[in-house]
Amino acid sequence: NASTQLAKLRDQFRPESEVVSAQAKKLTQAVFGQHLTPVQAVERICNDVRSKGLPAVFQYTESFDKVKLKPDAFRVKKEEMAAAHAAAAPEFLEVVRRIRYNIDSFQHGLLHQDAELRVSGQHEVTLRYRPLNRVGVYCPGGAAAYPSTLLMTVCPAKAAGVNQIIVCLPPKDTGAYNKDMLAVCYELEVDEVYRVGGAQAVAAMAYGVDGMKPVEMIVGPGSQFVALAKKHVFGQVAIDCIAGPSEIVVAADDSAHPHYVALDLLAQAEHSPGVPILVTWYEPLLDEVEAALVKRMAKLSRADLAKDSLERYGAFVLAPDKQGAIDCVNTLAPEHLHIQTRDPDGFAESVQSAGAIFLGPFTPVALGDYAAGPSHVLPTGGTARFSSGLTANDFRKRTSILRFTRNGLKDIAEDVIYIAKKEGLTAHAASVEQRANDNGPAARPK
Ligand code: HSO
Ligand code: ZN
Repeated sequence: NASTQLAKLRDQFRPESEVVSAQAKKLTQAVFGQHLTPVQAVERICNDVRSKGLPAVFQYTESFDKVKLKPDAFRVKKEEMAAAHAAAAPEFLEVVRRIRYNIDSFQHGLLHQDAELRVSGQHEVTLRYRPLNRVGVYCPGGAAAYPSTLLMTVCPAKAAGVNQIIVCLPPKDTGAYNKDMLAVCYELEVDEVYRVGGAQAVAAMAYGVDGMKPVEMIVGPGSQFVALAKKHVFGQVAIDCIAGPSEIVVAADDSAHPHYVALDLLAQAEHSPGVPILVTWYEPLLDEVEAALVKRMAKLSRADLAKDSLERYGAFVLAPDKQGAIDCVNTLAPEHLHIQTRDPDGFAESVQSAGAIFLGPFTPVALGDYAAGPSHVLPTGGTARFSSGLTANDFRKRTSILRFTRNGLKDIAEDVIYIAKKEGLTAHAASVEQRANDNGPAARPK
């Protein structure tokens, strides 16, 4: 049936799935000389980095990235970043600044404020938020080396007030040797940049190695190895999410422009890979969009990647009616949902799960990918059912601060003593009882 089929489609993009594992298998065979599942390979890498430190990082950098790093090239020098920044096209830096302004406004606006809650006259609870001290950002360096990902991760962390932000970029000309990436790191005042990628980068940030102190949280997208490594070190550090391929579901009716729809599908399909899905209850749209896809694809610089995504992971879903389309969207729980119908607000109202929702014909997902404000680090693979996109709040932790007056303690004492005794925890009970029975000064007896 349709809903099980859709759930299957959704789940194949989790990092543990067979679909994602195909290339990883070849790679692990080459590096380890034996068959290891991606999960086993990542465990081995993380454990090696933890026990052997920097030499293990260099060893895996050599086998995976084919780069023999000299120890003094591990951390990118400040002068190199400054030079990249000085050499960057001024209009590039201006675009970065304008985008940053939008991201910052959004992120500052959503920050949780400290709150004082008076539960009763005698008992207060304060919620206090403090930023993490040190955060690590991973940015991939292959076909997905994007300055926008630096913006969408570093800016929310800055808005939260994180003290130190470090960035790992693979040692490639798309990564830590890429002048644009270094220029953006400098512009955003990233504290430290390292030439390291893959699972070894995640492990190094989590456990720390010679020359790199450990972080408290790791964010940013990456390959299957990166995703699994983040899962592996979770608990040692916090993570944002386990990122899979970019997804778009376009929900459209007879009012949608077939070329708009096709271009929105292609935009996420040109990620390698992307998952482009069209859901409609207006049957003629399927052929119209199909024709538009063929026409528009021919002119794209990454036509081959887009075609591959469409063929392997794309889907056209014909729903019986609008409600059927809504059900389908809720099952998929897509990263991006673009609603191109007559009443996008009404449709959106019924959607329970989506990382980000784009309303109407003039709100293509690409605006969110680059400049609207919310981070483009969003839940994929159906995880929007239980999680949300990255925000500045994720880089903060909350402490509750409590205070009772003597009378407040007396008011609540009986209940606490009762339940503590029920649990057999008589010291808990006594710590309350003693105070409840004291009427003299609370200070130390003379
Ligand atoms: N759509 C991607 C983000 C991105 N798009 C970066 C362009 N550059 C994942 O949400
Ligand atoms: Zn995108």
